[in-house]
Amino acid sequence: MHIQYPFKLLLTASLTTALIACGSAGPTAGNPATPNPGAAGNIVIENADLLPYGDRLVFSQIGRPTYSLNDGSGTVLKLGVHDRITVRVKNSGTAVMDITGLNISGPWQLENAPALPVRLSGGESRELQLRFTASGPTTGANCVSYTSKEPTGAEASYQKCTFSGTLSVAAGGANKTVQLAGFWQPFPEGDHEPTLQQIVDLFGYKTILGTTTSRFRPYGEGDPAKPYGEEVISAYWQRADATKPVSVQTLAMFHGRNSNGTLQAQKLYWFNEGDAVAGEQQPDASGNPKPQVARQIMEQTAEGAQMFRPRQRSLDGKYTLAGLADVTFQPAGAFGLRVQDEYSVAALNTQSNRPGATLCNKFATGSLQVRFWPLRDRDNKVVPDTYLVGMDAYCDNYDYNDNVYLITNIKPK
Ligand SMILES: [Ca+2]
Ligand SMILES: [Ca+2]
Repeated sequence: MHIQYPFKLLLTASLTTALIACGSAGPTAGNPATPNPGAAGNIVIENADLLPYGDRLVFSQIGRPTYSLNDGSGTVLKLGVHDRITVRVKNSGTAVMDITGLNISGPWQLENAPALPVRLSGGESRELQLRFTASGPTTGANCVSYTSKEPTGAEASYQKCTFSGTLSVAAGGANKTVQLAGFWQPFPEGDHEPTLQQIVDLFGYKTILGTTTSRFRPYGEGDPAKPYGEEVISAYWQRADATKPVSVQTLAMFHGRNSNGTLQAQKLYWFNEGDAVAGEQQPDASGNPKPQVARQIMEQTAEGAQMFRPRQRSLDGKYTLAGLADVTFQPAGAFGLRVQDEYSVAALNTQSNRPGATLCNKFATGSLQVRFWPLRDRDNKVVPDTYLVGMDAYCDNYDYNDNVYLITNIKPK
């Protein structure tokens, strides 16, 4: 089966779903009774999540997602989960095609499942919503055991689990299989989160991270010059194709709360190489950030602090929901990234530059808190100019899953 990457399509601002051509399955002998004037192979599956593939969906669920959380102004925010994803089954042909089967394996179910058959005329489509129903270490789960002091304060044993399954769509005399992957954690944050390796595995990628543990290095220990696995260490990056923008898509966020217990929105900035100066994060004399230095291009929702494919809010001061936390930008030359309070430039990740990062003062040369690995797709092929980027906040636990992005059209400076 040929799978086309959605990246080029993602650059179309109006696109809400990536068209993923699932290739031609060819005619089959199945469903001879189906009134199937549409040629086999006319099924196209679109994934509203865009990533990782048109025919692979990645869900996440938390056993007890709610803490007593607010946004600092008294508004209670409920921690979100990513347990629902919409797919669109499209008849890409011109003749009528019937959807005759929608079969699921694994802990998923269709919401408001349609009565079959569903008849689609040429070009018509039907949206289906899948819900991840895993509720713990149940049959079919692939679980790991660990101990944590959260949330009770006393060390206890827990399990976190990954699940896999399929949605099989029979239509037009052919079958298309959609891969389903899900992560279930009992509580938010800490060791309950998926490791970066688990995130990569769930998305189906083959990138070699260099460690499968939840911690990339011991607590409070810095080694900013050491690459992990296939990591490419570069403080600054540039566009690989200067005629196209840089594309950022948020794969996952698994970060904690503010010290006062409030959920924390995550902000993404870029800055020109020449503008990177220590102390840049400090506000100007009026208390405002310095937008002329670091350009904020995205604010990922606070509610998405522990999920795959979080949403973003608008940057117009109204903070309305603005879809997937994906964005593009067009730097003229070499640029660095700032993810919330961490820079791609290790030397800027110092305590003096970030008063809250008490551990960062241990490292005279700063700490590498934003890491880049080249993307290997599920066929183990390196995707050109495309990187998985993991960020760890505050030189703390080095899990690099606090914000995870897929960034395309970049190369190291
Ligand atoms: Ca972290
Ligand atoms: Ca984390």
